[in-house]
Amino acid sequence: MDNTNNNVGSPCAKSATGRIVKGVGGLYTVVTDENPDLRITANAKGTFRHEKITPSVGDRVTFEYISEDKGFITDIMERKNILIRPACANVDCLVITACAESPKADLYMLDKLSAVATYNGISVLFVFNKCDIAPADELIDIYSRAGFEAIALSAASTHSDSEEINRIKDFVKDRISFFAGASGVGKSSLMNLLFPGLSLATGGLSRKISRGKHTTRASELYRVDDISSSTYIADTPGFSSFEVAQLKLIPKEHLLEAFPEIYAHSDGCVYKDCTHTGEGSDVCSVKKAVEDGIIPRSRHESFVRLYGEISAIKPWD
Ligand SMILES: Nc1nc2c(ncn2[C@@H]2O[C@H](COP(=O)(O)OP(=O)(O)OP(=O)(O)O)[C@@H](O)[C@H]2O)c(=O)[nH]1
Ligand SMILES: [Mg+2]
Ligand SMILES: [Zn+2]
Repeated sequence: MDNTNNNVGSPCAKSATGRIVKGVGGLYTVVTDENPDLRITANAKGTFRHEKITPSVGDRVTFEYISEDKGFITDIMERKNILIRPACANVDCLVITACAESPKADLYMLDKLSAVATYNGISVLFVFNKCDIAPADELIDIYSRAGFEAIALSAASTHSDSEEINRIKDFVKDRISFFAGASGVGKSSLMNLLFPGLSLATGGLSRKISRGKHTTRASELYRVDDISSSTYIADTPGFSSFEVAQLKLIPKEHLLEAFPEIYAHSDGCVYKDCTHTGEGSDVCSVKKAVEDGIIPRSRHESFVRLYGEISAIKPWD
């Protein structure tokens, strides 16, 4: 008989608070508030599943001790935001990592990810890695024109005190940042360069398909005292596809807000109900800005595609 949880809810069980820094197969690692060096492993209360709530890395939680280093999560505190993929909660900043080549950046994926982040009030930093293999000038041009901070470097050859690395450190300082991007782009390599104490495992690319090998298997949040005691960064497993469920986070009527540079050009259209998707440049000021080279063409293409995808989602999906 499993009697490990017998004292849950009993008056003598000690209750405490902390933050989930890792979660694998329903077992969570929680850093306690009273002692940031104390990590306990905890299961989640069964009722979360009934309520369809999944604890996530980044969550602030209340738990009860079962033993000195084991506990039971009883409550998840109100979240500032939650993303499904990568699964993370209370995110201040998403560091979207990609490469011009090996693997080649999927712009639609980058635009989807940044749209979901922007809509959820998360700051976005684009880092284009592996510039030793192929220059990222075009990517830098697109994303800085779109209004994002964008940095190009090569984790393989830059040093840990370079201007690029210091710019990333400034961006993540005092915030909770998640590194996200396709498998093999170099998220773990970059984090090792930023904070050598981390020593994260890195892997190669599968030669046959030129994709990453999914070296990082679970998201993990690290406190990096090197910058400040309130700086947290998380490594996440690279993705090779992006779940549609994520899109439900942006209602169609709010998609425009998720693309700030398109939004900025949307008030000069002739028709009030202009969707800025199929209208011509004679009546749509967004389309005009695309043709004038102000809004990057690929960004508008992603907007149109995303608008179509969101429109196709049925409310009961
Ligand atoms: N040429 C080159 N290779 C790099 C660079 N940065 C990382 N790599 C290599 O790319 C491979 C993948 O790097 P990782 O850091 O494991 O990539 P990741 O994004 O963490 O991948 P997942 O954990 O699978 O999501 C490794 O072999 C790294 O050594 C770079 O700037 N240039
Ligand atoms: Mg990794
Ligand atoms: Zn328009």
